[in-house]
Amino acid sequence: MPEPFDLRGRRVWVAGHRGMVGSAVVRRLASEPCEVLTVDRAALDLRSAADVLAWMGRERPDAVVVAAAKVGGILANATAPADFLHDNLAIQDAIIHGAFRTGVEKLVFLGSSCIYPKMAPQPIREDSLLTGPLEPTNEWYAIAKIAGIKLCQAYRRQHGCDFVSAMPTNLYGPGDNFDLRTSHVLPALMGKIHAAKAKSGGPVEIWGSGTPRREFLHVDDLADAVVFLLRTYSEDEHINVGSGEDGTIRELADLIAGVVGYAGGFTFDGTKPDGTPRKLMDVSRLHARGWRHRIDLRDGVAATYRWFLENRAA
Ligand code: GFB
Repeated sequence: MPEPFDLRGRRVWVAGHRGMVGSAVVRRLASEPCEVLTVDRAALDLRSAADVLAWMGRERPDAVVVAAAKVGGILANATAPADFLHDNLAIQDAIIHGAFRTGVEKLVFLGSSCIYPKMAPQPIREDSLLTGPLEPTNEWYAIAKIAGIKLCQAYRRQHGCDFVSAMPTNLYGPGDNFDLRTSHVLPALMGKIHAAKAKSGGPVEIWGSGTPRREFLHVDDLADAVVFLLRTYSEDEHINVGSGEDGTIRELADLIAGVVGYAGGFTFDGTKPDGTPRKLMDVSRLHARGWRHRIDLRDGVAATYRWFLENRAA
């Protein structure tokens, strides 16, 4: 298959390079023969369409990875709906429209597995999009991400832009958010289990029932998939990116406890939401194109715990 997009000598803007995903994409692009562009939040507010257009007009990226987004765990999503809807719509609209106006040749927009209906058949295929009601805790974020997919499709159809969308499953890894109020489950449990072990305490509280099933992908695998798609994917339909394997939140807690060396047990807080009961991606389209994840969950959690100990642990 010929490579539709050659990275040699190209200027690739990674929007959101300070985040967990963007920083992983920057690390991954370091081994490619391209030039990586980044801009700090203080220098450019990505929600400002005029400022983004002016910056892109000056810097002239050939390709863009849209890794900039307001993200958070189940509680942050449920309690700040305006931020999750407005900020994400504004950021992606500014960047995608700016890419069209400045003649960007290739753009990869990153969404999330929460775009799919709450009760989508599992594993979730790409064509489940817009076939049923969303999970209420994150519908604001999901609506923004669905609009991002549609914006890429609209520019492709109306103007022939090579803009594609990738939907990663739940991600984790170095640079994750360990703030318990806003984090996702994996860093939250890692932080709580670490703190309990350090105090020889416990039990650790797990939100909800522990029975929801989630799929996790290490962010370095996601970054590798993004570069793969940047080079080779050029379709109207978005594509799922995941490991194709899931487990319960309780199983995740046990795995993290094993990595941390914690034996103090768990309790379950039924006042906190479970969210969607299961969110396993069907990754057969990505596999058929020749990409598979490499980092096993246990190895990825162990590596992330080492990163946490070196960078975040109190
Ligand atoms: O990772 P998480 O916050 O997001 O929660 P979602 C996953 C599951 O873990 C839920 C449970 O059932 C939580 O109730 N959980 C247990 C915990 N203990 C904890 C804890 O201490 N902290 C957190 N955060 N969860 C998000 C969406 O959904 O997934 C976003 O809200 C985004 O929009 C993201 O799509 C990938 O998987 O439920």
